[in-house]
Amino acid sequence: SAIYTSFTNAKKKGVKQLAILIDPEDFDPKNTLEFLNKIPKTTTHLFVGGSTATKFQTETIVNIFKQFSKLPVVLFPGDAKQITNKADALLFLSLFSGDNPEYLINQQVKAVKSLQESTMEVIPTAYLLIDGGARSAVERVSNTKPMAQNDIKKIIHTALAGQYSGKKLVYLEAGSGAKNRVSNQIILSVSKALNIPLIVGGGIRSAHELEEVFKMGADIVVIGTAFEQNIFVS
Ligand code: 1GP
Repeated sequence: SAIYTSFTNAKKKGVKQLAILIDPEDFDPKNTLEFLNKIPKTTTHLFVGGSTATKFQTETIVNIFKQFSKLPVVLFPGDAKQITNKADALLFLSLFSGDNPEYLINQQVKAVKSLQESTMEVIPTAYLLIDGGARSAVERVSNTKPMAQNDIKKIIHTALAGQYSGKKLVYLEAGSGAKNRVSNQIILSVSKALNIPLIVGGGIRSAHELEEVFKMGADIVVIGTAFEQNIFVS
């Protein structure tokens, strides 16, 4: 459980962690070294996954980053078919914000066969989709509604339902490329309520926002689009 232990140790010490997300569907392996050079030196993890990537695309990208970087590679799959044992760990996501059984339990059952064949670390994660101001890929693919940003009480209760269900992480997701990231008030109140690590992602595009999200209580921040599209403001 090396990766999860690194999450909890960092949380205990108040050390913030930054994961850079690579969507295997959009990433050209030719750009690997250039990409590794431009992401912040403070990056602690590489997350690999996307809403509609194939297993072949995912495995190709995981192998390339394992070869060229020492950073741990964590799968963040949109579908059970993406699971490859070439990564260091897997966020085993359940979409707690929605009521689609496919993403609450059926995909998880479908994932078991590949997990039985591997020794990869599995990290149970309650995944909450929050309204990011535009229809996200997660909303489209999962066919669930995001939680309204002003429904703070329900968001806190859903995150705590994750913790009480034994999830080891809570992930607040505004959707890749979100217009509005998860609000300060949500991050502050959810992080206060939880005692497991909190991940926040979706729509974070600048060093200033990154700092603010950390300050509000996120333990791990995930940034994808801003580095993928070279629009991160440092
Ligand atoms: C998406 O939370 C991640 O699943 C990251 O979002 O691409 O907007 O950075 P961005």
